[in-house]
Amino acid sequence: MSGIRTFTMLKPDAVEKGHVGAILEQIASAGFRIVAMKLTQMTQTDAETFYAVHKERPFFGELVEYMTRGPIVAAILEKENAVEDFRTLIGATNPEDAAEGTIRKLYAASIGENAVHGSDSDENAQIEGAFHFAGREMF
Ligand code: DAT
Ligand code: MG
Repeated sequence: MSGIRTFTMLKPDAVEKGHVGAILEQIASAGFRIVAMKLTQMTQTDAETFYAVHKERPFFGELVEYMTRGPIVAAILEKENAVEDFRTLIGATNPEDAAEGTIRKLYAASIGENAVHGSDSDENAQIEGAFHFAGREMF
């Protein structure tokens, strides 16, 4: 059975360009409830740890630089079938491949700067949410 929570980050490019309000509106309209949310900035160590699965990839250095260059909005979201439905809402990793109307199609500049993160499994949603939030910050 699929879980009811996922984790997201509105990435530095989305915050820089002033897209936070519009993206949160789209997330709320899709039926997600906010369980936890904050504006924060990842340190180098945070980004290297969060994206450790990609550390051998050629884009890892750029990814860490991008994710640490300014504030992000981190959030835990709740809805039935949360992980899969949120991945559908954000669209493909590369905005060129993302479906019309998805958050990445609307707001992402490139595969490297793609506006938003969504967990890829229930297990990672739990790990990633706990990486950013203490229990008392979840409602
Ligand atoms: P997703 O964020 O859709 O889960 P991923 O987990 O494969 O995608 O990669 C994590 C992030 O790394 C992605 O959002 C942007 C960056 N990235 C992935 N593939 C890339 C590539 N080929 N070139 C540059 N950045 C890339
Ligand atoms: Mg991923």
